[in-house]
Amino acid sequence: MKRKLVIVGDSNVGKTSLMTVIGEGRYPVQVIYNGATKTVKVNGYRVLLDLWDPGADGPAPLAEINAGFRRICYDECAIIVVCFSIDDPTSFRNVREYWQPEILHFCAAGFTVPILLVGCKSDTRDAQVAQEEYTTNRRETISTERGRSLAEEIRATAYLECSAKAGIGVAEVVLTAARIASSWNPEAT
Ligand SMILES: Nc1nc2c(ncn2[C@@H]2O[C@H](COP(=O)(O)OP(=O)(O)O)[C@@H](O)[C@H]2O)c(=O)[nH]1
Ligand SMILES: [Mg+2]
Repeated sequence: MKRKLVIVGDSNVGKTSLMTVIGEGRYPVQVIYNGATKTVKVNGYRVLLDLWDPGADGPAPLAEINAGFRRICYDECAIIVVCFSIDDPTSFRNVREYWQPEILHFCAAGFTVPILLVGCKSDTRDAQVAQEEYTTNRRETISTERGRSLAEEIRATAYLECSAKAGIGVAEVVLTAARIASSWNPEAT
């Protein structure tokens, strides 16, 4: 079965990097992402994930420029991967303030399409801890607990963390996305 996956979230949170690691197995990435597919086995069935990375992200003013394109991208998707970066509190806040409202507004089946919330750049949390041993200069990172509670709040099906850079947690993102997408039928809405 073929299932469309759309990835959204603020600019610079690591969406294109994650999609490229998933689709092409390499990091870092080109600036322009050309789209790819990824086949995953779920319960013995092959699920072909069609990866859509609308890019040129939000929030305003960049988001508005590309909003028309994203509206098309949401069409018939079986899963929306909403991303923030663990080292970027603004991107975390914008999941609730920008991306969830956009999905409900733009995506025809927005109330029912499953969401996978992903905290990207999980490696930055360890880097932060390491750095704090040498400096009092503290930058806020988002804890796993806060990620989980945001996922609950926006009714995401699951919350995962990963690092495209370190290659940690990426396989689980793909598997979970495929599992969730395979059990959701876009034609049924
Ligand atoms: N530390 C770290 N940096 C990352 C990771 N993924 C992406 N980046 C960096 O974050 C920046 C934005 O990445 P990109 O994939 O273009 O983000 P996008 O705008 O959301 O598509 C780039 O400089 C990447 O090298 C990650 O897992 N860890
Ligand atoms: Mg991008």
